[in-house]
Amino acid sequence: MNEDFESFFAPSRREQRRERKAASKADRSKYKLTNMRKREEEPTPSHEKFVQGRVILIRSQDIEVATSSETMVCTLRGTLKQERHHHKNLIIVGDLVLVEPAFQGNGVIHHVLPRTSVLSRQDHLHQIKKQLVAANVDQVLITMSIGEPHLRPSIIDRYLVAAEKGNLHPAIVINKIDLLDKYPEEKDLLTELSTLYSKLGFTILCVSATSGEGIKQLEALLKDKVSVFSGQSGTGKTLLVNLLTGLSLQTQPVRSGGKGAHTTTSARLIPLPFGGWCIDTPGIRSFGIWDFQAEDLLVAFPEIAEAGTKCFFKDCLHKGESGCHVAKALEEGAISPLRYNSYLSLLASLHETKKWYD
Ligand SMILES: Nc1nc2c(ncn2[C@@H]2O[C@H](COP(=O)(O)OP(=O)(O)OP(=O)(O)O)[C@@H](O)[C@H]2O)c(=O)[nH]1
Ligand SMILES: [Mg+2]
Ligand SMILES: [Zn+2]
Repeated sequence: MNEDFESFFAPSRREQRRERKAASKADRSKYKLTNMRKREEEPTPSHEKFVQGRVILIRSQDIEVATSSETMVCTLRGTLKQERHHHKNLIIVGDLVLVEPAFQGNGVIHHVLPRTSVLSRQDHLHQIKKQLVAANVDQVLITMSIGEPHLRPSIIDRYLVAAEKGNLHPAIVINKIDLLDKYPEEKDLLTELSTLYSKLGFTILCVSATSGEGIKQLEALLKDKVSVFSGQSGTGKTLLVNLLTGLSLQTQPVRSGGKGAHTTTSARLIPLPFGGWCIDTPGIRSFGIWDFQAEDLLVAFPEIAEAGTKCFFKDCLHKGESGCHVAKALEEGAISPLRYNSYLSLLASLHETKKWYD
């Protein structure tokens, strides 16, 4: 285990003290609700017993946690499990946790420490549940591909909103550019997207995991950061992770029709040999945005926000109101129809979500 890896998993003592204090506070407040007798029967485990670690893999039966000295196989403490109620998943890869060690590298997770960032989306099956993707990461690599599956620009904008909400930096990675000759119809779209997003100040990289094109730039983007690869199934997230880390995680050809095979089934945090960490995640079927407001949209659409400052109505939503400057900018070609349509679709899903709660 190299020094960087250890420093990542073992934060400063001061920080550990602060986190332990916060954890013990949370524990005390919990005991206020229970009676004193119960408290005597079940004393709070002393925090000296805990070690801090980071969740690196979640399987259906257990959770792998890396501490500064080992990888432990853990289970969740019973009371933690009961908190699953509103979230589909309570604990996610990247979480910092306090573990009570048991025998032979096993342990029990007692606390999940506060997260600095979290990528979440709306569960496609249970629309009122929030699905957490990864925690405590610096950036999300919105991974798309050429041809197999096809480029789907509207997904990018959904991720931009989710990144803003979750306090992470977004970067767009377009993989499989070696397939551009096979799918010439996607060339113009790719050029349009590259120009559009770079002009708006977002990072967009074109790479190929098979030819190696753009991989040096990708390494530079990932160096010394914690990054999560997320996107549709089959876009090549795992092949990119293998190329960057030297691992041989399972990949699978996309099915006819360009749909991915949903090969990766759990998120996994992996150290990068050149510094930093990356998380491979299962391909998404849809990316719904969780709990957002119209204002949240505007950070992902800076060009619409800027044109919107000149609208006649202060609360203009730019969907056909009179005196809308966004409509004018769209007509003049200053705003891309791709982006405008994606804005409208997000705005519509915002109202759908609202309706769901009313
Ligand atoms: N031509 C080409 N094929 C690629 C490239 N990257 C990945 N592939 C292939 O695309 C298929 C899917 O790759 P995976 O890495 O399994 O995709 P994934 O995004 O991890 O998919 P899930 O785990 O299902 O989410 C595999 O057959 C890869 O070999 C690339 O840059 N060019
Ligand atoms: Mg995969
Ligand atoms: Zn307007």
